[in-house]
Amino acid sequence: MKTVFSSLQLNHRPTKEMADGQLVDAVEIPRRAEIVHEHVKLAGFGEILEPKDFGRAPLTRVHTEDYVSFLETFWADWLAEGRDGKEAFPFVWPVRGLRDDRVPEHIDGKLGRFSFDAGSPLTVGTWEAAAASANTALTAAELVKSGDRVAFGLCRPPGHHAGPDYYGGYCFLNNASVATQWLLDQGASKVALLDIDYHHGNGSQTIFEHRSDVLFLSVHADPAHEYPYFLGYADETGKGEGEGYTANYPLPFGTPITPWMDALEHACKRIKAYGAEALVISLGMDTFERDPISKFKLKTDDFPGVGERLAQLNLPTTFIMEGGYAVDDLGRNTTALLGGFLSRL
Ligand code: Q9C
Ligand code: ZN
Repeated sequence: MKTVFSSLQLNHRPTKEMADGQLVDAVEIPRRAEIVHEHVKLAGFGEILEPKDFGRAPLTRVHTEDYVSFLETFWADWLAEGRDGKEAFPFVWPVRGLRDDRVPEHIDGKLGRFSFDAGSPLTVGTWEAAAASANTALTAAELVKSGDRVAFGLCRPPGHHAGPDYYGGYCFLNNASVATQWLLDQGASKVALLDIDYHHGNGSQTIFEHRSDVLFLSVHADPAHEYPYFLGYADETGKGEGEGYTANYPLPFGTPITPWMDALEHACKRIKAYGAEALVISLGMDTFERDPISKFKLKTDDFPGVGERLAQLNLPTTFIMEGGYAVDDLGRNTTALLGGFLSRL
């Protein structure tokens, strides 16, 4: 299995984030990607490649043109406003009743128009890192499209919370959705996007919920109690043409491996019944018992079995890294899961 990674992805370097009523140390930090990279190397899974540059076109297949432009230029706009902080945060949003059809000229208006939370710092290197992360996902998808059974896109910053025209949840470009849409554009007719991050993949669901060419499935903490709160409930099953092609498996705090695996089993059966030609996995490792911002109870020794079950789907598989904040354990846990997958090929 080849892994794709670029050191440009480290250029998003937030120091603080807004949480629990104050600025706290950022948890989505470059070290996350470095430790996964180190452990993939140690595990000897195969070559580690630099991503190719796919340009802007695959990004605007899932994101709006004005959103991508916003990401490209916000730091210059921020500085032009005389701001000198290391991080930019939004603080006003076009909620129910306010105009979301106007993009304000002022940077504070733009920040609100193109975000859905105040927990995701934008920094000087965010665009460069997010674009590299999306190219990493695309390069991994291309390896699979070219015949590799599996590839690992070591994406960072993550992507699954980013919607068509908004960032949030530490996500800017929706790497897994960009890769999924690219596979469709290359000729696949049905792709399954399975999200096993601890948090619901609201961005990915929103991008695909109106469509039947992507089956989106997510196993995650119940949004009644956990971020992102406003999507990811079991009664969301798709909209219009996409009715029946979204499946959510919300689980309670404290969930250990056995009920988590039961949910995964349901999701796997749905993927088989759908007849997917390719599988994209949003690989969040924040289901780990010691994750600092999450409340599931999966153990390091549980992860190989997860990988083994995913391999049994017998589909061309693109892994896309999402969350996971127990940095000291993140490399070990990620390679445990990927190693399980590889052991069943
Ligand atoms: N006090 C991903 O895992 N809320 N994003 C954190 C911490 C945001 C997580 C609050 C969590 C977003 C990709
Ligand atoms: Zn997460």
